[in-house]
Amino acid sequence: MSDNKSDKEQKDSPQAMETSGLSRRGFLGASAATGAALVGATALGGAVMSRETWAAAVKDAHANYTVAPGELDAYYGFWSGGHQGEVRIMGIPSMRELMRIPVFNVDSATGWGLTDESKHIMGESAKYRNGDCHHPHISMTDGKYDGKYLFINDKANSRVARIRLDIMKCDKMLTVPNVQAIHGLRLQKVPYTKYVFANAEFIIPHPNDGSSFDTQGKNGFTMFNVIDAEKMEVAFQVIVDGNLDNTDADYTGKYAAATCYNSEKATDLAGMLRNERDWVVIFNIPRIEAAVKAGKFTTIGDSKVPVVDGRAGSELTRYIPVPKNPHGCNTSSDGKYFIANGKVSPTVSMIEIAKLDDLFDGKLKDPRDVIAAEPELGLGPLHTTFDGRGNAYTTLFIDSQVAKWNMADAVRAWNNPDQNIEFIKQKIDVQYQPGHLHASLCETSEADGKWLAVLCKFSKDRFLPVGPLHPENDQLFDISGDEMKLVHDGPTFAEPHDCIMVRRDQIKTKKIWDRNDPFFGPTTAQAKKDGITLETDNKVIRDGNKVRVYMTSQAPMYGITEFTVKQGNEVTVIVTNLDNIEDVTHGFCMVNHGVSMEISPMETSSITFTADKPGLHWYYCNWFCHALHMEMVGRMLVEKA
Ligand code: K7E
Ligand code: CUA
Ligand code: CA
Repeated sequence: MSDNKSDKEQKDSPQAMETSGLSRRGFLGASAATGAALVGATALGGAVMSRETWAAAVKDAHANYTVAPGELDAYYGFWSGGHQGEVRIMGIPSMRELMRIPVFNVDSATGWGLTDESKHIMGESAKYRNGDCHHPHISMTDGKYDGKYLFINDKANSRVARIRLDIMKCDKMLTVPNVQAIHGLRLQKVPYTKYVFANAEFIIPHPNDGSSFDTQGKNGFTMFNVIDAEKMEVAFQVIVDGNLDNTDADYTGKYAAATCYNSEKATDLAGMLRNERDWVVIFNIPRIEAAVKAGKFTTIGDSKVPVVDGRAGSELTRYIPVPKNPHGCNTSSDGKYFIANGKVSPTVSMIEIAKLDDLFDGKLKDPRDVIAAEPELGLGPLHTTFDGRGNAYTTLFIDSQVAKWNMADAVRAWNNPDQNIEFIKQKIDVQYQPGHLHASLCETSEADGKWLAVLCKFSKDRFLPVGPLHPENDQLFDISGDEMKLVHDGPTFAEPHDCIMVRRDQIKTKKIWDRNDPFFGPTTAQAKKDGITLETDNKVIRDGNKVRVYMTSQAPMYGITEFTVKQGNEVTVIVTNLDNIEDVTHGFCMVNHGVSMEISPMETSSITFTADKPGLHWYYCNWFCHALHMEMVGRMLVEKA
């Protein structure tokens, strides 16, 4: 992986001229001696567009893309929060951050990870305080966003979570059994999102109980996980050869594909780079369903999940060799191709989905016969997106660029190598080292080619310095014309691997909670057992060592302003917010107890803690709700045991 173009070639390339001499040399592409020297000389290396020139160009662009104060954005963006563990809601094109949805993290403001409701949803895994989410994806019907759910993976603790988009809260969380590190995640597009496809990345021994640490042999494997999207249970698991990186599904509902960078089953870097080609695994979903239905499966350990064997030779899968350590896996929005992004190879591999039936039926003998083209795009291709007009856009990590290329031209060029057909339409510099990129609606049949978000892993010198830890840099491009135009860049905190954009009319949110919402269903059920009507009662229930304090809230008052418990009591405070008014959220914070939560209009929230300190303890409302918000307080009196 080296950028071995000479400086002359760099300056004379059409791309370099298009961008007025801004260096296209990435600072990580420094294996060339010149590259290393330039990195030492300036942050950017090479000829640098002055900050003033750059700022003038951006100012010009901004005039056309500003969302004025009070105006609403045209698209919602959902951004992964990476190892920060949350999902962020953005407005596009303003790139304003509208809200955060805590998922795999603990959130001080809303009480996610602290409240009884959130712990109930997180289940056993609530004990983990960290997460690492990468791939947010919205459920679909007939290949179009239906606005119902957003799903996201947690690589750190092998989980998949679901967010309800009517309330923008996580409502289900699943730990996938028998695997380590859920990474790639995509959804069935057609006929609807019945399944969530989730790749487990790392190869582990089975059983993984310390009896063997061998990952090379037959009992060392990882699995492709198919999750029932409605029940949020694993429907079945498929054993594969090698490991699994990213995945996507087709527009027929029949096939899913996944990239593998470790066909070597190696445990070290050199080993993982040994083969010139790794592969894409194609999963035949109807065949796998039929095998499970026919009882042709096993189970692992205590898990009841059906496990089928999809290793080489199986009728359930096909392995298509592609170069080398491929990363992103993207279905073109016209439904024609699975595209595997070469990463260590400068190419992407276009797999023709229409030929997969023949491959599975044995009519094609060589799995490489389904490769429609393998265009060379530049150094370090990671992910590809689509504008619905036949063009694809691929991030080039090492080149710090995005390549816009035409898919039909790439296929023609591949089939007519003598004709010198130009399929690359434009290359543009991005700052710096891009990972994912995403064009508006590109994962659906409605890809509209308006906006392109490019998520850069490094910001280096783009913003005021903030210490050794830098933010990432998200850049937004207008791609509606012939050329990509940068219209915005902005810092983001660790680390939006991936994002999606959806038209604002495709999302319908509630402004006030429904009193029957299942989000706080278990709390409502306990109240019923206690003979409590949540909307009216302010009452303390004593149940042995447990004390349940039911109170209402209405700005600027709690329904109970003083209650008494005994030292050592397990106290649950249940607050129901009777303010039936948009945006009047209350909080509940018990001082010196690590207790804090949100109660939005007509919501019930509860939190449980031990009253271990005798004495008087104030509680207060920590969401500003009223002119007399400071006065919205109460006291817990803890008597000595
Ligand atoms: Cu960072 Cu999709 Cu996890 Cu690529 S993944 S960059
Ligand atoms: Cu209620 Cu602040
Ligand atoms: Ca490899």
